[in-house]
Amino acid sequence: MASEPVVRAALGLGGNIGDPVAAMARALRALDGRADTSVTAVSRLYRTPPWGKTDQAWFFNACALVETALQPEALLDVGLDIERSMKRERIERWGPRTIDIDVLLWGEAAIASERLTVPHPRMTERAFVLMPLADIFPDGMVGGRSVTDWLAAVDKAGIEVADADCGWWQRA
Ligand code: PH2
Ligand code: MG
Ligand code: MG
Repeated sequence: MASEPVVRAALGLGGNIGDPVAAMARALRALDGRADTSVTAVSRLYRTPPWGKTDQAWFFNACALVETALQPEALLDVGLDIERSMKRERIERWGPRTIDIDVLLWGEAAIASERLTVPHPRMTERAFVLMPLADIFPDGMVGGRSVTDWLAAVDKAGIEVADADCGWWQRA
């Protein structure tokens, strides 16, 4: 780790089966417990109507900033490992899940590999990503516009703050 440069990355977390808040909190604590990654900011916790596939339960969503020595695909793999350790089952695209951890941004990198696209290709359309991200990274730039600007352009209907204390993940 010593020689790896540390990069700020943004993650999106969500879930809508079981106890998603506990799962998201555990995921953040697992990330923060790694020698190569620390969690530097966590958004408020939100309740959000399902996007894409609408006949499913509402989600909880949040975003986090991390400082990480992991390369983007390694960070993706760490997230997938955490998802698997919580027994996430991938049933259908955009369908119900216990926990989802998405790499939204990795520094200012633009990446299009087989496994990973960064910035996350749909983040600028999704209020359930932009609203929590604006809590912690309002000036973050995505495709030439700030998170605040993108947020102003999307439909925020139905989204509620479920926990306004950004320390929710240290307790849940
Ligand atoms: N995730 C999806 C699809 N739809 N809707 C909400 N509200 N929150 C999510 O996290 C979400 C979604 C696929 O990753
Ligand atoms: Mg997702
Ligand atoms: Mg995902």
